[in-house]
Amino acid sequence: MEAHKICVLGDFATGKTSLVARFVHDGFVTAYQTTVGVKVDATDVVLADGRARRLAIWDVAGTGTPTELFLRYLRGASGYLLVADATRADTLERALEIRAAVESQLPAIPGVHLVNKVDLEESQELDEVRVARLAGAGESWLRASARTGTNVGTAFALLLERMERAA
Ligand code: G3D
Ligand code: MG
Repeated sequence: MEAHKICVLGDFATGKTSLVARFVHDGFVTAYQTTVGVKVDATDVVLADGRARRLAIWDVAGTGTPTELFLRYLRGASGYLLVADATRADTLERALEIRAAVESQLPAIPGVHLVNKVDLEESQELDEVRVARLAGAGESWLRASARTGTNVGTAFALLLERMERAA
């Protein structure tokens, strides 16, 4: 089976590990260890046309600062998810820095952008207007929640579709 590496990137505590858990196990664990180093989950998926793919999902721990070590994790990746936290606007700025670093390193790989934790309605700092102001109009950021599962499958499906198109 064809295998692909996906990296999940974003600032500390934006919900990267939770999003992977939701996608791979369809669960939400309430007591996480902070990810140390890198955690790799493998999962098999079937594409819309019936072909199977094995995914190695790299959940990269980080402060959000794209260090040299961090960039080394990207090697061999076919795509990435970039995660911001809807309750902390600064995580979007951090995500944009990370994306700039990724693009300078691996200009051709597709990515999908997520604003996670949209379930925390009372503490939103990143509505669509704010996202457009910070990231630029016309940018697409999916609004997601690892807690409720909103748009998590959609995000991975969109990424896979873009990866297949780029391959
Ligand atoms: P990280 O892997 O990006 O560092 P985690 O982030 O997945 O460890 O999540 C950080 C914290 O945010 C965790 O809470 C987790 O439960 C919470 N979280 C992640 N995604 C969501 C979401 O979509 N909605 C809500 N409400 N919370 C979320 P703790 O309390 O363990 O720090
Ligand atoms: Mg983590």
